[in-house]
Amino acid sequence: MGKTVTEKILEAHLVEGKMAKGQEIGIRIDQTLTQDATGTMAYLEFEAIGIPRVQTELSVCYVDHNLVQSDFRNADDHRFLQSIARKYGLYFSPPGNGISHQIHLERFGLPGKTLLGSDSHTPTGGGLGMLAIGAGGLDVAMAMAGKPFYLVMPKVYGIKLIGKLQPWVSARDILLEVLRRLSVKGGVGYIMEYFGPGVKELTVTDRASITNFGAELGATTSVFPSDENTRQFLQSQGRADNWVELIADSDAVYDEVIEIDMSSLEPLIACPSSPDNVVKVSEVAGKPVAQVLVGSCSNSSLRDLMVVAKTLETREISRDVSFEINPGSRQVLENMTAQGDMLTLVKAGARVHQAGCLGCIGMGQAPSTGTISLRTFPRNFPGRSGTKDDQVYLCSPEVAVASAITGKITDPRDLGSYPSFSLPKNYLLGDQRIEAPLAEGVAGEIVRGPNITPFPKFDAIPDTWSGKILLKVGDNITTDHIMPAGAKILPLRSNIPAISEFVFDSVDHDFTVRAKASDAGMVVGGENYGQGSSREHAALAPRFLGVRVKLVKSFARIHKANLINFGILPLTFENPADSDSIEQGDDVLIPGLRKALETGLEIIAVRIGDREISAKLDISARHREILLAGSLLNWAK
Ligand code: MIC
Ligand code: SF4
Repeated sequence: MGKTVTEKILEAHLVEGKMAKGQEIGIRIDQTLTQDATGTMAYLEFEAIGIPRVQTELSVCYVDHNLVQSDFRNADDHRFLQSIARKYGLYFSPPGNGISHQIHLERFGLPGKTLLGSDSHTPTGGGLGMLAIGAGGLDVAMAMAGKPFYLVMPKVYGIKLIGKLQPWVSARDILLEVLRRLSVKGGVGYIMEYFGPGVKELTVTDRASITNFGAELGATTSVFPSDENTRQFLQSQGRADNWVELIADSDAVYDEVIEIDMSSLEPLIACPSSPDNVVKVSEVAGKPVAQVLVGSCSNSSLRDLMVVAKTLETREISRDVSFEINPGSRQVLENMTAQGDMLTLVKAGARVHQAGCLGCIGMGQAPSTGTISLRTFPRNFPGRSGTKDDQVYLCSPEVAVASAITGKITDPRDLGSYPSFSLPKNYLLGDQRIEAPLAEGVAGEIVRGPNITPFPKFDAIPDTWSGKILLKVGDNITTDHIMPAGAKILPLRSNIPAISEFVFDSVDHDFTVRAKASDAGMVVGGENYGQGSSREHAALAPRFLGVRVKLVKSFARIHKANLINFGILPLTFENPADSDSIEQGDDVLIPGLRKALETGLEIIAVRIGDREISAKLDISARHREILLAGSLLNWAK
């Protein structure tokens, strides 16, 4: 039987287990990336593991999230990360260089290799034909220490592309269509693999937009084949030698298949406040917009900014709109400037910012009260923009620029003919600020600011656990709900006692007070609990507050792994209807918990008030050992 691209890469990297669907496997990780918001913690964990130098083929430490330096804390973290990279043999990409995923695609990604990143949008690398997976910082620290990455052998979801995109319709619309059909949990347990005759119509940066945004499906990752377009992209980046061909066998078998006829797609848009709330732009056209942001790791490549600039050559931005550009990388900035396209943006009225994440994670750019913000970003979870009750829509650069011109949501096809442009054969490379790893023994001391606090110590799981239900929430709770980001909270990422004061802050302001008062707590949730970001702080900070059990209808992949890494029991309802009778404040008892973990019990009896319900514990034998030890770090030691 033929093999998919996914199976070929997994097979070449398999170090533990068998490639049987649903079973845990361990794979070798060739490359890692971290960004600053998750990276500080990941390197504290790497230090705790005690390995003198990274063991991967290549590891890169990026600074792209916490760019606003409203006091010493973010600046201190940047210096810490630079000193860590120098000491442990990593590449370092400083603030202003751009977003990790965009730079990694341009400068480091390699077809056929594995990449593990402490950011959920690491799958961007799938655009190059690599298996690029997002994970918690501790998993990335283990990979940097040369340990395998463990995952449940995923199923492969084949997405067959046929036809060709029409003018003003772009790669982003393809994934909006997939999200419309499959929802934010449609990819859980799958790797999404693109194939079919339509693949050759898409450039590598188009493909990367798709694999990036594919994180919103809850998928393990997404991947494209490596073909002639991949070779051309690598050549334009001065890396022709890095190309290898990697395509699925003609008789490869996918577990599920959907077909997308790109010729029939129209411009689409995700309405507030979920990436799968997708409609045709024409259905919401005419609504006034106050802010339009083009940027983020989904849509800030040279192609994306060029289409905006070319559209603006003969037009200007509405006076009612704040139109902002967040370039993906220094390389994008450099090429836009050299081509003269930057001047077009500036003259048309754009506010051009440094390359980085910025408003995508609430580092500034919050929209004004009661107004609509259109963004080419991957996420529009409620309040993530920094404004409570925000109305954020997600769309392509084409829809963004058309709407910025008219001041209302606009189908770009109304603008008339599509601007013609072509991408450079050879890009200006823009990587002069990337620091290469130093030789072993050369680096100086690690620079640690006062905001970097020691990693908390966690105890082993008790024989019998008792506590209180601290909170009950509904479906699709994101890690932004659990551990919010934004300019005020992000600087606390390396200070667990301080950041834990904000757990569930936007859902229930009194959560932390209750958690501290009860000392041992459980959270009850619905479907797809913990979707979104990879931030391990959404497990680490609740654990610091005494949360030891989560009982939900289903989990998102990365969050479940993070819970186990920090010793929180991830239980699911055997009978989801049991959730109805559970109330916040109920007392909980799980007798014989250690024994249940030791003996491999898969159904756990949980006493809630005067009732007993059954909960499933669907984890591997290795996970059980980690939970018994109290955390992955305890276990590793
Ligand atoms: C995000 O887009 O939500 C983030 C911010 O990039 C996160 C990482 C983080 O919380 O630091 C992610 O996607 O994993
Ligand atoms: Fe940065 Fe936004 Fe991409 Fe997350 S989704 S890495 S915040 S640009």
